[in-house]
Amino acid sequence: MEFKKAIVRTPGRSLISGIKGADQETPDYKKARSQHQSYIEALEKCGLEVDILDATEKYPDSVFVEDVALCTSKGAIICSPGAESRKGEEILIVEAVKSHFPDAGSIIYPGTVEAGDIMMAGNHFFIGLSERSNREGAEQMISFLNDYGFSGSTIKLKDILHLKTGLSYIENNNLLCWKEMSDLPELNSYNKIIVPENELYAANSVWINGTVLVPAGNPTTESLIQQHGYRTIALEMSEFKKLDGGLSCLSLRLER
Ligand code: CIR
Repeated sequence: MEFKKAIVRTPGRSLISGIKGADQETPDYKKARSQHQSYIEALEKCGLEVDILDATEKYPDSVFVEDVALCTSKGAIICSPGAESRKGEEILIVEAVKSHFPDAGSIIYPGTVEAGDIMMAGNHFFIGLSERSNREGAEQMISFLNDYGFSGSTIKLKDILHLKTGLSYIENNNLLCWKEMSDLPELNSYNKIIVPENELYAANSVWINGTVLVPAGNPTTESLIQQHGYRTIALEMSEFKKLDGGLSCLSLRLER
């Protein structure tokens, strides 16, 4: 597999009103812009051509483009966000996605799916059933995936925002994950790289063409990933972390 392009969206000033836990600090907009810029540069270093969409103030969480569409090698699907304040955000991504995938399908409400809940592992897609993604949405998604020749299955989640908050498939059968997710029977066949308790945020890392983007400040995880033969790039993510957003959420990665 090789990613060729990525779609990102510049954070808007309304980012500071994004969804966050009650005890989380408000992100600093200027810092978020600079961290986002470094993220774009890292994607470019991995050989991707990056399509940068304009900021939109109406949807504070719209920088997290991963949640509103799923792009596969065969086709794309526009998602249906489960979070109240994100409903409608998917409409903003349609044009960019359809320029690469003219026949992209759409998840229809009351089905909801945010693609932060979808982990691609080769030709199989795991879909987390969370507060954001429901069974109806997952079934619609699996039906699209089947049409593209892929398989899909669900994993029931609790106490976690999205599936990929606690898991990342980094290719070569390697799964980076939280300890408590490593026992899921659905994930039996993978080689687990367990992130330490004090580095849980690093479970959301992103494989791009042999390099893994890792959130800065997670040295044990970064070194475990390197020991498995990957090059790593560490990126400051403090401002997006305040909104529970990880590295994968900031881009849609395309194989065409
Ligand atoms: C939200 O709660 O929807 C945003 N503040 C964070 C979304 C993060 N996206 C992701 O994990 N895929």
